[in-house]
Amino acid sequence: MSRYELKNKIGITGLGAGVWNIGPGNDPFGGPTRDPIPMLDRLPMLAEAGMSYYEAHDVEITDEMAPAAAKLARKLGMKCAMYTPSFFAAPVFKDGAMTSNDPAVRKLGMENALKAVDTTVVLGAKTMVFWNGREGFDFVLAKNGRDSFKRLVEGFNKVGHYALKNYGTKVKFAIEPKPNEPRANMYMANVGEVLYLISRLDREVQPIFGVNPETAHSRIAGLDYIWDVELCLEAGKLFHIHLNSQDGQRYDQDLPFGYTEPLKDLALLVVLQDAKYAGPVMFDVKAPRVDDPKNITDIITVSAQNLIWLWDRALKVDRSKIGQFRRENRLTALSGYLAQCLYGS
Ligand code: 3MF
Ligand code: MG
Repeated sequence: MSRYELKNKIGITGLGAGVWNIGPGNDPFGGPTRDPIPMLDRLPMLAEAGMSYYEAHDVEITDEMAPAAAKLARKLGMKCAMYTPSFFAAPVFKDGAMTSNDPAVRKLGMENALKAVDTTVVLGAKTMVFWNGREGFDFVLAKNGRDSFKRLVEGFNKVGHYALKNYGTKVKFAIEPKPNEPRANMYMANVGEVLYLISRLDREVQPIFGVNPETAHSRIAGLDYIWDVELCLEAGKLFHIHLNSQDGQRYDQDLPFGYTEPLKDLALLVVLQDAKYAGPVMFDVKAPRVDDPKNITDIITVSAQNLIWLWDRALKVDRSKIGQFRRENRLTALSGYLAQCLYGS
């Protein structure tokens, strides 16, 4: 299959997805419904589904597997868009990594983070992501919040200085906020919090730290994803994007991009186009447990096709009309114009 490309986009035009997106279908209430596919076998499947990029956690593609993964990706004409340490799956990180109360766990988290920087370079990825995962609390006073914040600052400073010393500016970091799930309350819950954290890092490392906003994570918080993205753009910190969709404020669904709120997704793409966003546009979706093994990549192709359709429509949105509606204060009419761009012929 040919690869999906975003027309007239500056910088990265191909799309990508995580190897975890095509998992065995387990959820908190039931085990897998499909046999797990070996991680490296997922690369050709993503390529076949039209992806030019893959993404992975350190527990999926380990440091030992990295050279083989890099070789296979080259053969497939794929690249690694980002690599990320899993600070949430292993029992040892049950109460977080960087913000764990246990110094031995924090030390292990740091070792894993530095190792992941090296593996990011081996895989040829330019970005390492930190998802907040289990950095947070379920019970009040379980952690001292101010100490946790200090630990995050210290941890990211250490990782940043390590990367600068060993690799210059080859590796950048994107922190991915989420308000809750798996914890009741998560540190780095939203874009604003992440930007504040970055502003507290050492001056030298600040330029290599940015944000990876994810559609569903903003919507779970009841926040507007477009404004979250605009805020990152304003700060010069939109380093990466995780696209998907989310049906209201409930558990994290990782539904296909463009499914639940296509009009808002269209508007998002107008914003990205106007900002001349050059960075990666990646999916973080989850093959639902009801899908049969042979259709496991439907979640990827449906997301990609929706994105391409919406992207092409966004290119055709008449920006002067948006300006006119704003000047005339015809804001309902503006929403109607967007609907026409979406649904009209
Ligand atoms: C969870 C997520 C994560 C992160 C991933 C990489 C498992 O809601 O979005 O996916 O994206 O850890 O950053
Ligand atoms: Mg994500």
